Amino acid sequence: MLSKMTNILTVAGSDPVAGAGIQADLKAIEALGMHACTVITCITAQNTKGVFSISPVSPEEVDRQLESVLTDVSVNAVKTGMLFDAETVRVVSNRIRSLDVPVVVDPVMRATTGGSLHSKGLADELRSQLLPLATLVTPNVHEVKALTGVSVKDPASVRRAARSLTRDGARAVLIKGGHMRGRNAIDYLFCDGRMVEVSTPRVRGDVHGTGCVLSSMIATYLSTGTELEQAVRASKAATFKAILSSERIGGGVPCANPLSLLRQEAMKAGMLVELDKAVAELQPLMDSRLLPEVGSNMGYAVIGALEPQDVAAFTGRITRVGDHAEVSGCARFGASKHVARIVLAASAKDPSVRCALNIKYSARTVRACREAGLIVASFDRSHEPRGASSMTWGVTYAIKRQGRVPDVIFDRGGQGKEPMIRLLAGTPAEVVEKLRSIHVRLD
Ligand code: PXL
Repeated sequence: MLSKMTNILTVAGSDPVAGAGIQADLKAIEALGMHACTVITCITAQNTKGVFSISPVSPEEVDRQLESVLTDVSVNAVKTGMLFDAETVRVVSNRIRSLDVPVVVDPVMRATTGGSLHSKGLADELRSQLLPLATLVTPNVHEVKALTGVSVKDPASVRRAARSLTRDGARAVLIKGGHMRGRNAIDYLFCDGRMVEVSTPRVRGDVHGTGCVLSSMIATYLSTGTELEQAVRASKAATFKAILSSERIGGGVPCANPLSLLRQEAMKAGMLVELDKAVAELQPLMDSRLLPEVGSNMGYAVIGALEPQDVAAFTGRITRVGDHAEVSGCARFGASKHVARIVLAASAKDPSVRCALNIKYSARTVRACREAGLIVASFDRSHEPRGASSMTWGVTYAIKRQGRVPDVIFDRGGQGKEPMIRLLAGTPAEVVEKLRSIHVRLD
């Protein structure tokens, strides 16, 4: 029996390299498991280096596309992207006014590559016609300036701009800070008179299509009744994964890759198998010199991991049983917060580092690490600030001191804390390789 589909309508422009625009919307919505209906407002001729021309679809034809979708399909949310001109804004507003579904307005005005994507009069029409229908409007700092005249640079100006947009009728505002400075990419969400920050680590350089992916994902979450703040947080985290998986489709800016979310879901089962295989290989190596009193665990994170749920580990630990090491439990995502924090702190600095294993500390083993050519860093628990998560703080501190993510991070312990060495690498197999290179030097 076929089930009823959840449908998200995107009204946006075409990008022929399919990194941004309606093609990115389609991929983002489908990556979250929903169906996308795609009403095209204009055909752009562009690539990853620039925008060369724009042919608007006539407002009559946009209207006919909308009519054909809306008279047939039950739409659960709407996202608007590049509308290009005032007349198209009017046509789109008139069609969605009678729909009682969430509407996410991405007020697209400029491509990542720098080209203009709107004609004169768009900003005024967006404000007067479309914002009153918007559940959420998602401008970046350039679009905020074009819509409100406010140059956002600090929390006070962010508030001022958001107030201006809610006065136009938008129920909520998400001001995207991707173009602002700072270690994290912070977006500011205004909703019900409250401002909250939604943050992910900053990725260096521009990525084509991120705004399209984010707004499409928010509309998709809202389509099933997810509360707004939760929808924004989940979409921002998913967009971060799409950015980390971005691809060099052409010679210019890389393109966000929302379908990587599906690939990652498909990869998860294989990652558990990789962990099982690695632990079988390291069991004979984990003798009394390498197995800590508290036992070992191995953590393995998906690409773009942000929370312990994104990291697989063993539900039990690798411990000593008689004269050999044994793993209890099985590999599962979210199994260990402790080892997850090590991996998450490392991959936040270098996304290619996704696996960690803790082993017993001894000065002899640290020397063996150095003899094996591994890069070794350390932290001292006595410097740990109060209230910090030890692993997040310690690993981040050691990385900062080293200037890069090392192969090995150790500490000499503290009150009630066993000293420990952590091995870091891209995959479980690479961690085993490093362990082997240490093990042979202990004899
Ligand atoms: O990301 C904004 C955007 C929207 N729509 C189209 C685009 C772009 C950015 O390049 O090309 C068609």
